[in-house]
Amino acid sequence: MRCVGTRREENGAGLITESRTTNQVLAVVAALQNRLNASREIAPITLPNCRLIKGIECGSEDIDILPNGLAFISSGLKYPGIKSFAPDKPGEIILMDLNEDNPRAVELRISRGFDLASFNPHGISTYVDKDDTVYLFVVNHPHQKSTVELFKYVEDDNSLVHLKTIQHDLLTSVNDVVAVGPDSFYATNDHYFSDFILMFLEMFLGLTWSNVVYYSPKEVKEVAAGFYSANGINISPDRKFIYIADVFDHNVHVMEKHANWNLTQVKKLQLDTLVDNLSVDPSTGDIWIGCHPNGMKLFYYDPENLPASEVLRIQNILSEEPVVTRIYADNGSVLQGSSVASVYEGKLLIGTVFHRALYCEL
Ligand SMILES: *[C@@H]1O[C@H](CO)[C@@H](O)[C@H](O)[C@H]1NC(C)=O
Ligand SMILES: CC(=O)N[C@H]1CO[C@H](CO)[C@@H](O)[C@@H]1O
Repeated sequence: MRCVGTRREENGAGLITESRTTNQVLAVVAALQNRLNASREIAPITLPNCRLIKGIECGSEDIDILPNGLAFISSGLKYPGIKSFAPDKPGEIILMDLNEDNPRAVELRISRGFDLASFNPHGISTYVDKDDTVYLFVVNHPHQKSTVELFKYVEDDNSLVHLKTIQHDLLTSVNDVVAVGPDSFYATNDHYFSDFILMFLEMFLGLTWSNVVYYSPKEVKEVAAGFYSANGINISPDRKFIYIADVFDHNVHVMEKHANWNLTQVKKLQLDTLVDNLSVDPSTGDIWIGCHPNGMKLFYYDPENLPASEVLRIQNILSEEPVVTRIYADNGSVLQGSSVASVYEGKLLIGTVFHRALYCEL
């Protein structure tokens, strides 16, 4: 792309063009600042019984809790343009048993034959099969690529057995997955481009080229498109609806799932924050979201001006008047850059992109 706005032509017409392109650039920048919610500051909301989780220092991008209270946490994501406190350490999957009085974070062992050195986990999703086998789907970015890794969780020795690596031309820049079978899932591509410079341009220009893809061994297809940046994805307890968070459009899309796995939009709920990962309370159907109140602070990390955290709960999203409640908010002094919030029987886990994780009793 030509460097607009700095090119000086010798004639008068050129100067007019220049000021017009300058205005266009300013308009693009203003739109970008809106998408990043760059001016938003937040008032804190504290919860009485919270503590930081020991052993999670470098992010907990995604959390998925099984119906029996075992929480899987992906940690250690390294992503172009996003801060990391542990640039040289491979990522890991952490397990917490929320039934314990004082749940501890334990790193899961991963079976041999899987390249641990380049493990860079992002979104995760679990699937419990009819025979009670627990499958864990993990979005991975080894060497800046996108793959989905399928593991089997073996409870007896707290380990993950790697079953296969899924790669596909339609899975270009995967952020999150939601499993819908033992080897099928929906995935969000947060960008169209996977090259960092083009990805940045895509965000800068506000292109809506991000999409959602359905994957099964037999069929792979795009099922929704037109997002600024589709991030978190999850499914309603009755498995009829798929929820998709568009982080730069500040909204949650409710999509109906059809027998052929296609999705059609039912509604869109607008919020004033950058919505990252969505989790669904299996008992109530409430949606819990880890949000970035101000994306500018997240993308341009400044220790003097920390990225904040915010957790929202949405009740009755299908009704005429869904209820949105701010459950937790912090200016970054405790928790920076919350990306996910997940509940299990009165316990709340809040994860972050590159910082720590918080455990609260509600
Ligand atoms: C952040 O919030 C804490 C308490 O909630 C407060 O003590 C601190 O001054 C705030 N920091 C900034 C930079 O506003
Ligand atoms: C906490 C939580 O549930 N996070 C969700 C993030 O996205 C993945 C994939 O959709 C879900 O499985 C997780 O549940």
